[in-house]
Amino acid sequence: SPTPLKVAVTGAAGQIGYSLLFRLASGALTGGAPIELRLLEITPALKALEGVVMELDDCAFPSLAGVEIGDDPEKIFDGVNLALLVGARPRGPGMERGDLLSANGAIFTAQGKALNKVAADDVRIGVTGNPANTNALIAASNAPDIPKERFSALTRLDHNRAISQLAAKTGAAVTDITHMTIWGNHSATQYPDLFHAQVGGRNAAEVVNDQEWVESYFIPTVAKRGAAIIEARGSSSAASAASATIDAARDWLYGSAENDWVSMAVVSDGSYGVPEGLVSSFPVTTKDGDWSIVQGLEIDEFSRGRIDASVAELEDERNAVQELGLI
Ligand code: NAX
Repeated sequence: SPTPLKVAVTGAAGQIGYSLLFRLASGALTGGAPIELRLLEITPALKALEGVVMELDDCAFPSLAGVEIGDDPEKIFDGVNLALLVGARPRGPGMERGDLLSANGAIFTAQGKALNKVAADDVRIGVTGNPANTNALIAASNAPDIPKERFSALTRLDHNRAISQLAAKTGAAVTDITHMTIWGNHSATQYPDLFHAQVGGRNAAEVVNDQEWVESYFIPTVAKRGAAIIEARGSSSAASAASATIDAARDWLYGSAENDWVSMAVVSDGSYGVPEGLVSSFPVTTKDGDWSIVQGLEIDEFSRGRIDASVAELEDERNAVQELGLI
C-alpha cells in the first residue's frame, strides 16, 4: 500500500480542528489515499485532544493510517509532508496589537524552527491561525533551510465566500464562477476582486453591472463575514475555515483546475507592485506542489487603491514584527 501522507495539524483540539481532522481522516485531502495525522497542542489541551482522537478512532476511517499527538513541535513535525498551522493565540480582552503579534510571534518562531529541523524535504506549510499572513512570514523567516515558496497563508475562505456571494447575486451555480481573486491581507482590508472574476465565462463586474453593490455590499460582506458569523453563531467560523484549509492544501499539492485560478497568500516576488518578501494574497495557479502568480492582469484605479491599502497594512505588520525581533 502507498506511503501515507504525513500531515501535521496544530491547534488540533480547537474549533477548526474539530472539523478539519475528520475531513482529513475521511480522505477529503488525499482523495481516499492513506493519511497519517500528527497533532500538536499546548500541554493543557492534550487531554481534550485525546478525546478527539477517541472519536477519530470510532469513525474507523479506512484512509486514516495513524494518529500521533503531543506538545513538542520537534516530535510532531518529524517527517511531515504538510503542516497546517491552525493553532494561534486569539486576541484577549485588553490585548493591544503588539501583544497579539508577540504572543503569536513566540508560537510561529518556535514552529518555524522546528519545521526547519525535522520536516520532510518536500514539506508544504499552510497557515490558518491569525494574523495568518504575518504568522506565515514569521515561520518562513525562522526556517532558513525551507524555501520561502513552501509557506502560504489561508485566504481561500475569503475566496470561497466571494464565490458564494457572487453566485447568490447572479443566480449562477458556484461551479460557474471562476477567476475569483482575493488580494492582500486576510483581514478587513482584503480586496475581493470582481473585475477579473467570471460568471459562466463572462466578466463578473459586467454581469453584475452595479458598482454600488460591489462597493457597499459585496466587498464589505466578504471582508466582514467572519464578524457576521460570530454575531450569529456565538463563535467564529470553524467548519468553513476547515473546509477552505483543505481546499487550499488539496489544490496546492494536487493542482488547481484547468482554466481557472485560486487565491493564496504567498511570498511576493514584487508582482503587481506588492513589495518583495511580503506574504500577500494573489491569484495563483498550482501544479505538483508549486504555485505561480498569474501575470499580466490589468489593475484599474479602483482595484489599485484597494490593493495598496491592504498591502500597506501588511507592511505595518511586517515592520511591527521586525521591531519585535521576530523576523
Ligand atoms: P480555537 O481557540 O478554538 O483553537 C485554537 C487551538 O490552538 C486551541 O486548542 C489552542 O490550545 C491551540 N494552540 C494555541 N497555541 C498553540 C501552540 N503553540 N501549539 C499548538 N496549539 C496551540 O481557535 P479556532 O477557532 O480553531 O481558530 C484557530 C485560528 O484560526 C485562530 O487564530 C483564528 O483566528 C484563525 N482563523 C483563520 C481563518 C482564515 O481564514 N485564515 C478563518 C477562521 C479562523 O478565524
